[in-house]
Amino acid sequence: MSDLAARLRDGDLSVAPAVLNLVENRAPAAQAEIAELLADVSPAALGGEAAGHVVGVTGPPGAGKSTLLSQLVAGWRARGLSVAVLAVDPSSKRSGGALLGDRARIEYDPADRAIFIRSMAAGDRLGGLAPATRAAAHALAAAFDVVVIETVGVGQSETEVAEVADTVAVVVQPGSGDVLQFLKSGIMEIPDVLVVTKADLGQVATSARRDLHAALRSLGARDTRVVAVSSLAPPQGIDRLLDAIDAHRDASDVAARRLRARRLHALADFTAEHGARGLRALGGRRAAERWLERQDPGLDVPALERALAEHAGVV
Ligand SMILES: Nc1nc2c(ncn2[C@@H]2O[C@H](COP(=O)(O)OP(=O)(O)O)[C@@H](O)[C@H]2O)c(=O)[nH]1
Ligand SMILES: [Mg+2]
Repeated sequence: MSDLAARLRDGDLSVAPAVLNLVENRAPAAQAEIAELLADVSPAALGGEAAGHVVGVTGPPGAGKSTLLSQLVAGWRARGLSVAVLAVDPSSKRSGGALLGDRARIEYDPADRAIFIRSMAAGDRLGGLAPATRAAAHALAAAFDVVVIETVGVGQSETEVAEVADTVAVVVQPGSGDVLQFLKSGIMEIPDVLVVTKADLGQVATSARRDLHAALRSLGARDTRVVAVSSLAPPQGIDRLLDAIDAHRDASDVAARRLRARRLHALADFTAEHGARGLRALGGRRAAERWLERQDPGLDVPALERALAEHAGVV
């Protein structure tokens, strides 16, 4: 077993920076080591799913995600939980600069060894995740109690986060009618938790919460909790939001969700690499999905990808 994996499995949180350095290393020589690390923290190796709760926090720029995360991190720590935050930074992309403007950093106690916060480069599509972020989330979930992936975006972009996170919280600020429209038109997948920030703004926040709640009800999304928060002093609604995130995990089948996500990832990565021809060699998407359903549930994404390539005869 790799040394990093052994330390993660021992719950050694100080290994987090080394894990990030490895998964972000694009050198061909590092790829085998990354694959080994992922295999060593795969469900097959761990004897079950990694215990950490992977939480996606996503929403438009300026909605208040980073300010909220300062509060959530403190809240999780107050509950005795260790927290890693992977903040996906779209400023590394060409279009990102203009979106950002007035943005806060996540504030935390740098002396607290049970908190790890790192910015990561975004994937190729807006709101997309880089493979390194998925790998980091999987690996860190073997050691940290909570692993947050913060991404910028609204609309279809949160789907990618939903493929990695056990629970997705979509963060919107009052007056964001676009989110309401996205929800109603089905452009946006229904989040597990919907957070309306800036509750200190008063009436506008109250009506945003009410409108979103009504929209969700009319869509039949009875399980989605809508929580209003304020992240400015004095913070409001933070404990309720922590409870809602917890309750979602308790009510869901995490193993089934992760299993499905790993298979979809492997197929997406295979398709990105081998294109329509590769997919045809698998007998089409549906056939590939059915084939994946018959594979060992403990396999990690790289192992599933290798199996797909072998099955398609493209190795
Ligand atoms: N009034 C108010 N402003 C907030 C609140 N949370 C964040 N903000 C402000 O909204 C702006 C964007 O916040 P930020 O956390 O950077 O948003 P992000 O882009 O979603 O991460 C900043 O100027 C924050 O100070 C809140 O609860 N109430
Ligand atoms: Mg931010």
